[in-house]
Amino acid sequence: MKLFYAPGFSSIADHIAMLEAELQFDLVKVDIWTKQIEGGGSYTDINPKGYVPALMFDDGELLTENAAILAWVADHAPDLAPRGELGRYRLIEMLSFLASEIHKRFPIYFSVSEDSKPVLRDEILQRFGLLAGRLERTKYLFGDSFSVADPYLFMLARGAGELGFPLAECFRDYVARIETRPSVREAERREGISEPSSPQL
Ligand SMILES: N[C@@H](CCC(=O)N[C@@H](CS)C(=O)NCC(=O)O)C(=O)O
Repeated sequence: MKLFYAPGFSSIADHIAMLEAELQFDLVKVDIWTKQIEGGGSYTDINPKGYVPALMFDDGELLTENAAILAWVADHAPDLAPRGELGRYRLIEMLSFLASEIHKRFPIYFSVSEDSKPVLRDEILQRFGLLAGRLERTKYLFGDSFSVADPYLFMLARGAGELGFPLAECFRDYVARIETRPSVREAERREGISEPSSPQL
């Protein structure tokens, strides 16, 4: 299978999760501005949505959306999912929250006028705040065990920090903790990024 990614963008969450799951996959780099695939070809011919990530299975089926890809990874690596009767639904709840309540606000943040930015920043911070209680008590979103939701929150929190958003200390600790995972270092190496120089949200 192939993961379509853009270096440092949200597809790195899927990349990290797939490495954690020890899945075998190839990476295909996409220029999200020109929609060209490295090595040739139009990305929108493959994924009409035009954004990353996208996961192409060996039979040509394409899965898009961070939440769906991360949920698929969790189904193939149950250790990366919360346990319990409601575990699967807790994961979907969290991935939906990260995608629609936090991630989606960043492209809007970048497109609005300077005057409107503080309102959006406060909305984003309010959503992060709803997760702070967990991270003050436990290492990861679902306790002491890393799940596929963590690389997603990690990239969002790191990006918010790089934008200068005043995130609570538990998020700074969380980002620092996850940055040390070998999967993060390996994903960054494979994507050709050493230190993120500007927020890629
Ligand atoms: N709803 C999508 C959003 C993904 C997304 O915003 N991808 C960004 C990079 S983080 C992108 O490729 N943007 C380029 C574009 O929208 O044209 C998801 O959750 O997977």
